[in-house]
Amino acid sequence: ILRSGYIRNFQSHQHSSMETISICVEGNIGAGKSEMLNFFAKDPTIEIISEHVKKWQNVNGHNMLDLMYKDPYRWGFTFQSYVQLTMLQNHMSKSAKPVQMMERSIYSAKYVFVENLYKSGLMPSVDYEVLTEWFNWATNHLDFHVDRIIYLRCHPETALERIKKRNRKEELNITLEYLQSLHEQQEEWLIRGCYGKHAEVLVLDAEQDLESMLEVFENSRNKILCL
Ligand code: DGT
Repeated sequence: ILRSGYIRNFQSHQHSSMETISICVEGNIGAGKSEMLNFFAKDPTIEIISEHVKKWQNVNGHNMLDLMYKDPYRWGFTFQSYVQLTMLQNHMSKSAKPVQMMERSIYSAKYVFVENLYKSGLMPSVDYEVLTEWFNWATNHLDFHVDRIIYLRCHPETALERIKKRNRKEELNITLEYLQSLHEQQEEWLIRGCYGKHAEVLVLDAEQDLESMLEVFENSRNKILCL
């Protein structure tokens, strides 16, 4: 039922896991991605993949996320190579359900975070080049596809307010400027298409409060799920 009416636009992604519709939820830090995944987690036909932050907070006892915020120049490469690995593991995981919805993707790791670290002088060019080669190789040779990207679009100011409210300890020093640069990278990627098109993008206005957002998810359910 979920697949009826679904038209695959991206014929280039001829992969063996074609049966599952793969959706990635994107947006700035604090945009509300987790809330969206929680909402769709109630649907038994959807597999949710959203444990990435927990993994980064404990790599066999090392809090990579914390190290990256404390000293991005020293730990940026280590962190991003781990992010790339965990995202690939998520993309490659096979689901028995018709829809798989995951938080972020290997694409945002590269086009938003790695590009931002490099552009802001926080990543040496040799680190950037090695990550880029890994990324290019993985996205060209590994067997995964993304059908749809949901972009939860909000102002950096809104994202900052939400980050402050949730008070995750690694994020205490996040600045508006940082969120503005990430926002700019997201716009380059998902609105202006500067990094090419990997999947159909659906933009949702994520400025609204949680209750209104839940209504948006309900009302846009078919569009979100590629029905
Ligand atoms: P939500 O539900 O929209 O509030 O999403 P968050 O903020 O729980 O999840 P996410 O993935 O936007 O961010 C989790 C933390 O990890 C946050 O401090 C930003 C950071 N982060 C996520 N991906 C990357 C990345 O590729 N590189 C860097 N440097 N940081 C990242």
